Amino acid sequence: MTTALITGFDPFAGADHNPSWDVAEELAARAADGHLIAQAEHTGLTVDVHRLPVVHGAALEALDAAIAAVAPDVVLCLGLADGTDAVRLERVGLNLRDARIPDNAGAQPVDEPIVDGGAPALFSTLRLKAAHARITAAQIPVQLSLSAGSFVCNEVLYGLLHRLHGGSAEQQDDDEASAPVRGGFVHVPSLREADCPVSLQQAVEAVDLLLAASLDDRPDVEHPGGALH
Ligand code: PCA
Repeated sequence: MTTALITGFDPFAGADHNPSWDVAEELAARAADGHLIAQAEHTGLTVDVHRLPVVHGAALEALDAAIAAVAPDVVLCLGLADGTDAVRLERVGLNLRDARIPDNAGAQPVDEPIVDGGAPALFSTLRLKAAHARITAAQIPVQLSLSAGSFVCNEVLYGLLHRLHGGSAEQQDDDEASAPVRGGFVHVPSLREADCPVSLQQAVEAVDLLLAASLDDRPDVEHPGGALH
């Protein structure tokens, strides 16, 4: 048995829904029917979805509880990046909280570490380049992204990698070969708006392809993915 933990977020900033949760729910529905691409490639895969609060600290506590309950083999966290026009495969979590807006509990931390004494940055351990190639081949708008921002999504990405990989950049390297649990983060665009170039179904397929790629034990593929910004 292989288990994937997928998280989405509550609505925030006055919105009435969060498309990251729509994607998580649709993935769970497809998984229940055995219809995921990842299930065709990795037999015995089940998907567990959890919704996280958009609250500093509480989001990571909810993620911890979900990891403890599910004991996943891979963790994929999803969030909304409003105003973007592609599925964004986040490469880096920063040890930084600098909130542009208050979270759903009214807190707005400025220039604080997420983990005192933690490494400044940690890298996603999903097979992002392999996934990027597959998602591009499926003609879904996708980008490798070097910043998940400095709000709750970045906090969940950094906190996840800290928990899975021991918290220092050096340990992360050491763990890479043996760590069975890959983890990372995907930002999706608004999805519902008429002018959004990515549909809900495309975002679901992109995350499905990322899951399929990341359940492969091999190291990520090495093709150029650098960006100017
Ligand atoms: N997006 C926010 C937090 C929750 C979400 O869906 C972010 O990008 O930090």
